[in-house]
Amino acid sequence: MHTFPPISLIGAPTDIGAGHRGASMGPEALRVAGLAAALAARGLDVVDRGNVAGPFNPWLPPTDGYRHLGEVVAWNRAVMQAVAAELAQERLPILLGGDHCLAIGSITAVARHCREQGKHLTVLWLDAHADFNTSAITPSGNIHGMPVACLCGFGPQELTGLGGGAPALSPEQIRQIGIRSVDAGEKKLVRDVGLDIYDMRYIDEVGMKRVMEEALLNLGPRDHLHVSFDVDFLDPGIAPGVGTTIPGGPNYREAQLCMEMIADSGRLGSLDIMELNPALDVRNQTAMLAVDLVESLFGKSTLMRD
Ligand code: 6HN
Ligand code: MN
Ligand code: MN
Ligand code: MN
Repeated sequence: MHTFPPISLIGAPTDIGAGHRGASMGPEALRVAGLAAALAARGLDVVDRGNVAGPFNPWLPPTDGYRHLGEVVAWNRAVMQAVAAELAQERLPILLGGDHCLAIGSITAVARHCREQGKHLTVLWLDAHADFNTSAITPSGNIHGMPVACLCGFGPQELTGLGGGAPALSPEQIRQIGIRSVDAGEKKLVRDVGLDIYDMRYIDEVGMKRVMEEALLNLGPRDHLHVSFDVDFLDPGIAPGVGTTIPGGPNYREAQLCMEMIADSGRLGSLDIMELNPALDVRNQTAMLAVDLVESLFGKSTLMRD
């Protein structure tokens, strides 16, 4: 069993980058589902920092290929600062989304922290979607479909340069798991940049165990693992509370194994829990499932293993 640093929960209650309203209620639903108490019950030191603030969602059509770019930038600045403040105290930040555009702020802060500390950052992106659209190819203008591209330098300068310098990531640092919905232009772009994608077909063919062994290969003590968990990664049959359900995701045991193997790596350094949409959920079941999976991510396991 690995030990974990003290944990800080940071809520970002907005759906500013999404195509459906409601992810703004995600942080509260995760709190109601008992996230802090579940982690504390594992003996972890957990502090809830409350929510960061940002502009209201004006719910406008896209301008120049983006919806709400100014508001998305404002929210991401706030998230970046809040995450950076926790990392600076050697705490493990958990961002409670909020839609997935906020991973730009979160991962920009993590990347800067890793550079300063001489650590190597690897991002595990658990999602049904590749989130690698740009303003030229997006079918929607919704920036939650663009965060991975922005983090790699493909996007508006306000987001690609959020940390004040070069893009936060290079594509080799990212491993995407669970992917099963990629738009036509996006497909070409992820191939061109050589993104490491473990899609659902590959998971079907070789199984989640081998996928995670490959995704977690060669992580050493200088590695910082950031997990960006889009709840739509999960099969909609067990996780209906998201805006963009795509059939054919990991089932309960596959998702648990994925989380358990990340825990076993001992390298988890930061986490996003994104896209939970309580307006579409049924009796908070998706929030409760997310809490259950996050317990596994922090080392809870069945039988005699923990
Ligand atoms: N997410 N690829 C679609 C788009 O509009 O760009 C869906 C994106 C979903 C993003 O779930 O984080
Ligand atoms: Mn650190
Ligand atoms: Mn998604
Ligand atoms: Mn996503």
